[in-house]
Amino acid sequence: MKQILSLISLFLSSVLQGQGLTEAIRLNQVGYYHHLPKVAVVAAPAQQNIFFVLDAVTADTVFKGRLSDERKSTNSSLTTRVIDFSAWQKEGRYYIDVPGVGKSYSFAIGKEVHRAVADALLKGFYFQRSDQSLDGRHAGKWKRAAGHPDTAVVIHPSAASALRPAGTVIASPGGWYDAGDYNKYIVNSGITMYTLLTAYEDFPAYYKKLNTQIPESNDSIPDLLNEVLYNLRWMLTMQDPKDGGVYHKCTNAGFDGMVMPGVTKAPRYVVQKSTAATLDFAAVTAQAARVFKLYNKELPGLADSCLSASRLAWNWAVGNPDVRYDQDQLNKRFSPPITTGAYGDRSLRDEWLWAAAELFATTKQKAFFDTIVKHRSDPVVLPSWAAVGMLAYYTLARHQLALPSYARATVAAMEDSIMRKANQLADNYKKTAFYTTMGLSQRDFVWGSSAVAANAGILLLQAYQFTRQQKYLEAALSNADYLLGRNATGYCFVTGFGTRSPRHPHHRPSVADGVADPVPGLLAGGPNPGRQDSCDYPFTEPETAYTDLDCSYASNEIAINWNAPAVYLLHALEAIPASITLRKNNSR
Ligand code: 9MR
Ligand code: 9MR
Repeated sequence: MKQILSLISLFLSSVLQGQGLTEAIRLNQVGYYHHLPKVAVVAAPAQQNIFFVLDAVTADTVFKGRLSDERKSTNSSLTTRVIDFSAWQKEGRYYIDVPGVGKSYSFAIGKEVHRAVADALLKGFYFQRSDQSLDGRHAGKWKRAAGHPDTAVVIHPSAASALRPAGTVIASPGGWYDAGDYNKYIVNSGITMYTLLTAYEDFPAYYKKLNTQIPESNDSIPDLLNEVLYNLRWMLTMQDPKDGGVYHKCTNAGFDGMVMPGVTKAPRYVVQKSTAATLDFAAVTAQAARVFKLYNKELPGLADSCLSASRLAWNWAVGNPDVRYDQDQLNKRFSPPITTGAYGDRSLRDEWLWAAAELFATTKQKAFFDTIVKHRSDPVVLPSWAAVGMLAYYTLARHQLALPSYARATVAAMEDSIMRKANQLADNYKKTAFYTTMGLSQRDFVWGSSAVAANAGILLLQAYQFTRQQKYLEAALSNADYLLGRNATGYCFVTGFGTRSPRHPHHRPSVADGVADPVPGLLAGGPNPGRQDSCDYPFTEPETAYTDLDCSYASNEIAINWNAPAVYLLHALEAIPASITLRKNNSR
């Protein structure tokens, strides 16, 4: 009955809105929490200074307010006016009308407004599983056969060692496909796994209850951790057990065509061991050891294996401190040439810091602390696959009470760095054209800009968890609003959500599966004025350089390291009211 009613209301609202619908009103197309700020933006000249909020079912005006003064965007030629309807707190479905501009898409106000999209973003990882078939029960109309089995992967000449000469065959099954392509990269798995494991470390009670309808949902391990396990088991196969070094990636020599996974049978290789991959692996396995220790009964021995693997990797890195992955150089020396994603980081200081931090938080051994002190560097930048230093800050700050007392002062200073960065964002975003921290710097609009927004959200939520000050939560929410539609493109960047979301992501299964709708719960890369794909872009300024074409890997691909921070951000917004209650209860 409830469903029928909401269908009727959706139908009514589309009829009522049929007249004068505009894309110029940019808002969180999914919804707003009744008790938190509600802001939309109008990105077209308005004749009057007024706006109305209307009930989507009855078309009654429930609220009216004044538009802000005009704001000039610093990231495009757009000017905007802000629509603040925070004072309207009643749950329901609404739309906004700006006289002379038009009516917005309809949206929800209520509790748990981000629950479904957050769950779908996590489910997105299930859809990226490489060696499993996705059945109708869990994948719906996106069911598909298993992809690359990776049970016979060839040691590429760049990866040869005495005991595993070139041409040796190993098994490296499982793990998520990285993105729209079908390869598996350790460096990018690193930050992705950290982000999901950290979501669990920050909100365990929330994730213990969460069911995302994956094949493992009925076992006694939280779904989030089951998903992480699927990739962890693959990562463990990427370590050479003889010396501890970790292969940089498991890959085809060149990208597959736009076909379903497993259709092409091109040989798969593990290529060169690298210090970045090995340190990222050491970090993830040290963190996994900490988290899975709590599930020793269900997963006997796993935590210990992870910690041994981590130490072995660390020791390899100590003996090989600066082995870069440089694909051009590699291709001059070895064949076949490898032309898939490089993830070739040139600065490893941050990888050292992060791996040391995870190993220190897990083992409390002084030697790791010494590395932390040596590699700590300010100013810290938002995390990305190539810049993982901040992850060390988060981990040490989170676990500071459990660390040896000699670490306290250093960690307190690291927490201060997080707070400084959070303050820069929280103190300035309300002045921007789209009322979001995204775009405070024009450099936010890079390949995968959506992850910049989500990672800024995580940073702000770390600050919130230290201070419990609402301003950080609200600033984080501003970036959720950005991702879900309050931005210069007018898109909600998560497939399958909102009124206008990507229909043609650069995602091979979505292109090749014959299903009109793209695989849901995937976050598009977002505006990237670099436009390295040379596709047609309707707009080219930093915050508008986005195109919903499947050729556009530079703005419209999807990737695990972009989905993960969006999972964290949106689930955290859902979990935080719950965790506050929980802490109060616990302290009684
Ligand atoms: O599909 C590939 C995508 O995953 C990468 O991010 C991108 C950049 O490395 O490359 C894509 O593959 C394209 C290749 O680089 C050039 N030929 C067309 C391929 C598919 O669009
Ligand atoms: O996310 C990566 C981005 O930072 C780089 O600029 C870009 C070009 O090297 O590669 C991106 O990563 C792609 C990877 O190389 C291959 N799989 C798809 C990834 C997302 O586009």
